[in-house]
Amino acid sequence: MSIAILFTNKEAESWRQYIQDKHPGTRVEIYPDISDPASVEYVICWKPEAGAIAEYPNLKVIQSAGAGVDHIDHVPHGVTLCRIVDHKLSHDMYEFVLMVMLADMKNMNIYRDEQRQRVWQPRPYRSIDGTRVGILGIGQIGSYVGQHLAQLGFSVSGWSRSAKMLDGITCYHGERGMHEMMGQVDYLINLLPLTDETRDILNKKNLSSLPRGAYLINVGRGPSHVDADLIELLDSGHLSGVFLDVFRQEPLPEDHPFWHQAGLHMAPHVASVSDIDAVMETIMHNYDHRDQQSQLRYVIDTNKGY
Ligand code: NDP
Ligand code: OXD
Repeated sequence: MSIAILFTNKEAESWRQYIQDKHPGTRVEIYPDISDPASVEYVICWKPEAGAIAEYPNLKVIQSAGAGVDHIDHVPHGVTLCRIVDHKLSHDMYEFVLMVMLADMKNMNIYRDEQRQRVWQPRPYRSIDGTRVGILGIGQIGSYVGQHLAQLGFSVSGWSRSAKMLDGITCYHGERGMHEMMGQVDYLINLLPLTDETRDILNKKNLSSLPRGAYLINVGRGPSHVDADLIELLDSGHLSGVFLDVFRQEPLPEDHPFWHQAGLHMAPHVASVSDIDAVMETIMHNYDHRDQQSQLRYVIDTNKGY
């Protein structure tokens, strides 16, 4: 039996070595150098090349190396798709969005620019107490982020597909619930998975429900925001700022208008990255149970798409 690692834009050799050390008797190889595709029963993927997954006729489990599975475009019939759920992944996301919000609340993005121009211009700032945060997607990561922000003193609300009750978070669901929540937040954080329903959800019509001057943070997936609408809402002042960690096309093309857009800050999809040490137990568990569907962890419901 063997394991294949199918990574694009992600370093694979350290994962290969780590798994090989844990399973000396199993062949662990990196795509495209797979010596015997018929022996592969388990693949670990991050943005696999189109069609690559179809090369393994005896595949049993596709393991996403991250929380999202939208980067996997093909799940052969009878194969189970699993993802990562991990405390460190949630905690790192919490640290990241907190950093983004505090930088805006305390005007650090402006002061950084003004320092270069030798401008001394004190400005009013926001405090955590009284700042309202809305989170689209209060699953494993969104609920963790929301509850930790609430513990700091932020006023937190969250939106999901199904109705929920979570300590510290005022919960909304359904289309009307989304607009109701958006109408009363200063910071909107997107932590939705990418599905047919969440594609383009951060569009002009929906974001117009936010109060004027709200700030948008997208750390979910790029195709959830409509590029031209974000530019228009920033230019009109409806959004006071936008932070993007994810993009419709990654890496962001060099000629994309976002690079020079006033009020927009960005990072190269690094808000929270699966840590090998933290996720290896789940990966090896799922490899060891590839023949026992009911024992697999964090299985994707292919009807829901997440
Ligand atoms: P979960 O599946 O645990 O949570 C998803 C949440 O989104 C759930 O609350 C779900 O509702 C809600 N949701 C899904 N579809 C809809 C919909 N149509 N309408 C309303 N709510 C919806 O995912 P995770 O929290 O583990 O991860 C979320 C996403 O974060 C990942 O899919 C990935 O895209 C992104 N991510 C980004 C990272 C980065 O570095 N930028 C790192 C890690 C993750 P319900 O609870 O009712 O099912
Ligand atoms: C993930 C990510 O889905 O890093 O885990 O985007």
